Amino acid sequence: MPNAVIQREIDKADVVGQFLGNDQLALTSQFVADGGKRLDAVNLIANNASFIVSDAVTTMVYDNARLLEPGGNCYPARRLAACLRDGEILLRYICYALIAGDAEILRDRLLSTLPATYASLGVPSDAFVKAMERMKVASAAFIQNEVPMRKAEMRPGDCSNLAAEVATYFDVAIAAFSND
Ligand code: PEB
Repeated sequence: MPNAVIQREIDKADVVGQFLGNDQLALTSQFVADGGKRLDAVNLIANNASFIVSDAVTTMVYDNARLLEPGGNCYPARRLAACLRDGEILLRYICYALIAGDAEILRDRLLSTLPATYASLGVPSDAFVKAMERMKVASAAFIQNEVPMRKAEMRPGDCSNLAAEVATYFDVAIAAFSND
């Protein structure tokens, strides 16, 4: 199966029965040229996943301490553990989207069902959205290697495009929880 970005360009050409034109090749070539940076970006997030998730869940309960009290969705420890696990699953699908350059895998494997699962469990979507907002900022900062204390040894370079791209995947996830 071709990479999602390449597949998209193939589909555009195929629908009009044309060879890949300059526009399509330019987009593909940009994706290939940025490939090393993309791998580094995914690696930075994966290496710091537990930091990103625990920081987001900590911020979420700091904003809404009732989550930790009886009746809250981070009480008892079993629910807090489920919450940390869910945060990690989300970040994992965000990484899949980032390596592919496409949000489809995130939509298909997670967002198509998770809002309904949360609704039936009584897990508050607004709290999850807060945690996602925090992960979004943190992930963009990690991609730009801008997190003090957690700087990776790597060549400096401009990864602002990839930081902006990862933010769009979080926005897709946040939107999936915002219209119910
Ligand atoms: C989705 N999450 C939970 C459950 C499932 C998922 C299926 C029920 C079963 C269980 O407890 O494990 N599972 C999860 C997922 C996949 C999967 C994404 C994808 C493949 O297989 N509580 C909060 C926050 C939020 C949270 C808002 C950010 O306060 C999550 C974390 N998820 C949460 C909680 C539960 C849960 C389960 C608290 C337990 C709910 C309960 O048992 O009452």
